[in-house]
Amino acid sequence: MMTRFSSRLMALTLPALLPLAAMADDASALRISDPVIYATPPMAKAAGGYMLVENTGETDDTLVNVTSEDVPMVQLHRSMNVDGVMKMEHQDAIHIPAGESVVFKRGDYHVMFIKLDSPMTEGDDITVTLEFENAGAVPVTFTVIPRPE
Ligand SMILES: [Cu+2]
Repeated sequence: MMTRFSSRLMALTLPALLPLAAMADDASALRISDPVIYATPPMAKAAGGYMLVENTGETDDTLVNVTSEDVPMVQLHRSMNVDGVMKMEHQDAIHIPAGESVVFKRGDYHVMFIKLDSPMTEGDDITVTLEFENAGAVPVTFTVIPRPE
């Protein structure tokens, strides 16, 4: 896994680290709470990640990308009800207004982990990098918890 993705990851990660260092104040304005993934059945190929993203600063920000060293593919999604059918839509950007928070939860915004090599097992930690337009790269560790009934 490391060798397969490391060169692409480096290319994505290194430029993102520079603005983070230069804008430490902005980065600290973003608070991520309760990042969790629900455990999946053995053959599952996808899982949803949920969290609360709070912008405590005075500048609007936008979540523009998500990556993980632990999962082959990660995307930003939103579930929505289209004529009575639940559908998921890929999101290029999720706006986080100053002084507000956005909830990632079932049936709404979520982080989608795709092409899983192995199931999400209770107790696993999945390392994720959220990339914000202003704050830069914000590392988050998602914990796998039992699937609610
Ligand atoms: Cu999804």
